[in-house]
Amino acid sequence: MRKTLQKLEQSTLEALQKATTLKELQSVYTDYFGKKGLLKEILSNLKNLSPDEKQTIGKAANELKNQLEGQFKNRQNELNQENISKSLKQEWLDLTAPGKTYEIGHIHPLSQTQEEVERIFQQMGFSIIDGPEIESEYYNFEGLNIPAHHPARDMQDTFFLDKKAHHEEGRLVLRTHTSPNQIRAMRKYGVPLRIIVPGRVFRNEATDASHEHTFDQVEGLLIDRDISLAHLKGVMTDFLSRLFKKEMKIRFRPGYFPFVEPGLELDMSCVFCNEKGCRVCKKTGWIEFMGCGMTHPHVIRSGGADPTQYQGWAFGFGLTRLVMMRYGIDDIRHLTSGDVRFLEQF
Ligand code: FA5
Repeated sequence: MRKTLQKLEQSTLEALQKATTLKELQSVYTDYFGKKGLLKEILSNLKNLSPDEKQTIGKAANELKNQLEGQFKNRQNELNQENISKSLKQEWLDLTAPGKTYEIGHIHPLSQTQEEVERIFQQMGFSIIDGPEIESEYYNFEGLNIPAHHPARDMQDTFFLDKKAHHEEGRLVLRTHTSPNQIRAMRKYGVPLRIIVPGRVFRNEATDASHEHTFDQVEGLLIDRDISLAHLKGVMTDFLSRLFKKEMKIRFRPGYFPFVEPGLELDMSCVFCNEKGCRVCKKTGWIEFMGCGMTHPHVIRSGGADPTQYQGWAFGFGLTRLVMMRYGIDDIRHLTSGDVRFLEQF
């Protein structure tokens, strides 16, 4: 009987160690400790022993029972612990790990440059104003000294709308330049005046690498007493030097625009070769930048001011072309293509 007890101890301990899950442990319990388990069976056999044996063997059997039940509890605790650390490992969360990065958009190169242009002119005391993209023929042409049938209208092929404008201002047009805001601003704010007007303009043009039907311009207008081209030279030299972060030079050439007299083209020194001559400036050292000139008395009158008291100058440059030059973009159509691969470079 003692031998049986020893065997039982050994096999129970082995079975407990072999059980690697709580489920397996439960079946060990049933096999050894349960109602029909081996331990019960051996204990029930005690009744067949002599009273002496009953006492000694019975005591040993009970001790073994308690000891094995203790071992069972230990193994149960062990497996419970293992289970907890296993699930902790599975559910582990690294709070210091970097989060998921989501692609966020960024400012379009055209808007980036527009913001810089606005900031520089604002620092020089210019106000930034806005105007309608659908204009009347009057503001786009007549008010600016470009009457109907004037050859200058051919310079800006126009999209006309079917509707007429209010107050005998002719047909409605998609503005071909930002210049109508010279008159609008003078009428709205009076003179003296210092403004720039960035905005989108439209021309009925076939597109190519340097021409779009929709592009952006920046208009400038300064009206005051005793204003000369020297002021324009100073403002533009300062503006371009701040924009390109280097000392820039400018030069004037004669140009024709009906709303300025004299009319001029402004060239800037080539930013790429410092006037030595390169591919961008076509070996001239100068880059054509904008149209400008002294505001025509007709325009000052259209704006409701007296040209004998006030004079000033206006300019208009292509913001889209400026962006192309700044970033070395070889085709204007990239800027409105919406191609993210292109935009991600800026
Ligand atoms: C004008 O539009 C005048 N309103 C500028 C002006 C204002 C002159 C005030 C005098 C006083 P022009 O047509 O040259 O001028 O256009 C001005 C600039 O717009 C050009 O120098 C060029 O940079 C840009 N531009 C003209 N046509 C296109 C086009 N199809 N695509 C992209 N940029 C263009």
